[in-house]
Amino acid sequence: MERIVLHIDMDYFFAQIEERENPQFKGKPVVVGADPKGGKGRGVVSTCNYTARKYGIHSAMPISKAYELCPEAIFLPVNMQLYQKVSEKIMEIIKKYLPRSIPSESEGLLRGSPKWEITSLDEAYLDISFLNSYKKAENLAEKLKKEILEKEKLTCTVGIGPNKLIAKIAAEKAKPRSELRSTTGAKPNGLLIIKPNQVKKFLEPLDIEDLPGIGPKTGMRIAQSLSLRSRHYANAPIRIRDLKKLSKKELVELLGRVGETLYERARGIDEEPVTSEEIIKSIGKEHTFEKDTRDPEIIFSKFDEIIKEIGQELFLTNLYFRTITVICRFTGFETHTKSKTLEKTTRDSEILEKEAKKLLLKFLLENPKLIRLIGLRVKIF
Ligand code: TTP
Ligand code: MG
Ligand code: MG
Repeated sequence: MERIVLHIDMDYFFAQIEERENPQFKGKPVVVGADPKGGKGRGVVSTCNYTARKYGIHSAMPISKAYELCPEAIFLPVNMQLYQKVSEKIMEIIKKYLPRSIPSESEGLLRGSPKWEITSLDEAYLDISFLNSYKKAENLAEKLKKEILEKEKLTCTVGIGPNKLIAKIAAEKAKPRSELRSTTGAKPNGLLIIKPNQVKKFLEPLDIEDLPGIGPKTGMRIAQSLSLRSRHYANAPIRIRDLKKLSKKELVELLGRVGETLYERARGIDEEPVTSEEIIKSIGKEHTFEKDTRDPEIIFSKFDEIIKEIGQELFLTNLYFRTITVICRFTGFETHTKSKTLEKTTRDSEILEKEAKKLLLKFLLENPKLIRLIGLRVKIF
């Protein structure tokens, strides 16, 4: 059955909310994240508005680097409570665009069932196959964007395609900051629709790193493998059409199982369903130490605090968890995560404490480097 999938992602989300709350920031570079402390701050950038991106600032960059690039920017702390509230309001609006129940196919009216999936505070997928037409999908997207702008005074970008992969890349390319925005046929208001017969033409000229799953490392290995065949690839950026020159077998030999997925993605194939009737979110906290450290007392007392805070939030919100993830960033910004999925969901804070500490201990045993940041995240239900 042919699907129609919509992906929606808010533009420079945290920073756009800050602009909305403080109209005097308009037109100025705004960076949301850790305190730069005059260039000595140790956290990272959460996000920044597009004016700040022109200076080269981006998410996850050390805040000290951001300060170096643009000391005159407006630096703001992360006001997560506010962003979460706004996120909930936006998700409420999005949810309304799915019919509550759809007659089954045998009843002959519509196909598919209403499905949507929230994938972060500022993005979601909607399976809108029930509309049965890309024209109707476009109308829905226009209405949705308009309602969010009117009610929340925030802009977003929407991508529509035959699966999640294409919808996501389409949204990425339709972003106001995207260089390709005008060449892909995206509408100036941030909407790009890729119909099944346009997928090939859309994907082939894109950079391989536009495919989810290809970061700089994988990209490099693919580039090396191609340059062994022809000098043509030596210095040129590698496009998805180049990636298609590698057979499935070659990709698997090069990259393992990911190779198989990439072979399909390069061809626009993605069977991942839009899932989750239940909305899976996560609660997470992290802490950057003032100085990189290996002192177990400092590390574990901070970690205890984090565990307690998350335990309390679970208790207050009546939520259950099943997957626990510990994040550890070492000197030099090398970041690793370790996760544990429990047999069943629980809200037992003792289990949280025991499992989280086990994971952190593993980090300490495996890696002798100084620790810069620790964090803990639980997936909640
Ligand atoms: P994104 O949607 O990735 O980015 P964005 O909304 O800021 O900008 P864009 O227009 O490119 O979509 O992330 C959503 C929010 O999540 C972002 O506003 C801040 C937060 N975030 C972090 O805190 N750290 C990160 O590394 C990233 C990528 C996002
Ligand atoms: Mg966004
Ligand atoms: Mg996002």
